[in-house]
Amino acid sequence: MKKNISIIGVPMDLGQMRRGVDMGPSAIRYAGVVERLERLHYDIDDLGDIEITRPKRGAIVGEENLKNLRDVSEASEKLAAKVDEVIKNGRFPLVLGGDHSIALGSLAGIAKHYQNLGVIWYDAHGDLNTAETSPSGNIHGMPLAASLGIGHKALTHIAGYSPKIKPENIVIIGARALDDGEKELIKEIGIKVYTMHEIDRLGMATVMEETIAYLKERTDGVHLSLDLDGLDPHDAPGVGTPVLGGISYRESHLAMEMLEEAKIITSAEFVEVNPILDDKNKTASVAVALMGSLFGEKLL
Ligand code: Z70
Ligand code: MN
Ligand code: MN
Ligand code: MN
Repeated sequence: MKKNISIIGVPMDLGQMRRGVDMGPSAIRYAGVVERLERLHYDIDDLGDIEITRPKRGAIVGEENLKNLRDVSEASEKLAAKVDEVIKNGRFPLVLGGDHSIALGSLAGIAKHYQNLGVIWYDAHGDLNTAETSPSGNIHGMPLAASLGIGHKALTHIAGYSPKIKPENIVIIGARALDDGEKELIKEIGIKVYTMHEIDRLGMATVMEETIAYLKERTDGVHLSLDLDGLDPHDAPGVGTPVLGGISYRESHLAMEMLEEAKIITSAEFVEVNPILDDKNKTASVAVALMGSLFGEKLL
């Protein structure tokens, strides 16, 4: 892994309906992300936060089943430009959310630097909806579809190109709350998914060995998009949409350690930390602990 990391905060909460996730970057900084990674001898540059336009009350600009479309799209453009700049400067982009709609901007800034960008989508959800399939109209349930080029043009064409990624270069880990339209799309275009069923049957070690081997042979970089709701709500309670029966804290650390050993991760984002819904900043602390493992902290 590169020894230079640039941190970008994205105080975005417009991709879903529970306020407070915009404070995620502050909560993660409060939990000591910079100090934790500096201890591992990285050069850390905290670039601060992307500016998010807060819609005036009653002035929310959306479209049919696409809440806050304009503001999410504009913020994604800003984030894409910032991430692009970080990579051009030869540094590792570490993006702190914010709701998962921010992956639109992260991937838009990252994917242009790779022929075959791999993506690990660590999440209880698929985030593979479009306005047509979404039960909520929340854009945080759509970024993976949009990055594949599926959905509204204001989401698929961030940074002026589409698609960002190919279905065969994606691995979803931790899924347990997929909508019907998402299940159909997964089968139709062929995305590799380890649901909780496979994690329980195979064990996390095998899941990660398979994931690493699969991505190593077909990609030239791998983005880790880690939604804290991929973890069990017992370990990560501060998320907007907790789903029972999730990945444990221990399994998640093992996953991060194996990714670090494999040296395949070239960018990362940690999203959906909502300190308002949390238990004494536990979820932000878990996020920082996982970053520690991802960047090389060892138990011994
Ligand atoms: C649901 C939807 C979602 C994250 C919840 C939920 C999506 N599938 N994504 N939490 N990160 O509304 O589309
Ligand atoms: Mn998500
Ligand atoms: Mn999720
Ligand atoms: Mn196009």
